[in-house]
Amino acid sequence: HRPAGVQADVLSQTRQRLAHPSLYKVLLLNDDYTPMDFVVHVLERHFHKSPEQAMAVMLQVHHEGSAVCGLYTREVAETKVAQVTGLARQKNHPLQCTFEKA
Ligand code: NFA
Repeated sequence: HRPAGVQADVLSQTRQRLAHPSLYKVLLLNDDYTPMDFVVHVLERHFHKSPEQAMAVMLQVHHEGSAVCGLYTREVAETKVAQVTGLARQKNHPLQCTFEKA
């Protein structure tokens, strides 16, 4: 048998409400050397953008200096930054990818 309050909480589902995890913005920063088609590729493959969305975000970075690529939990954001930075460095591009709390 459960105490009455616990029974009521189970029935109404008022206990055990987990806080939402904090979200982080993953950003790309502009530079003078990374090819535009590489940035579009990164946005399509790593941030699941359509070709049109990827072009728009790439141009926003190019013209405004930075843009948000996506919102993720901390661990996923860290992984995106590591994967994109790794790919850019493999190809000798200086592309900068960072994350910050939303
Ligand atoms: N500014 C780069 C160029 O003219 C393109 C670029 C866009 C780089 C977005 C980094 C991020 N080749």
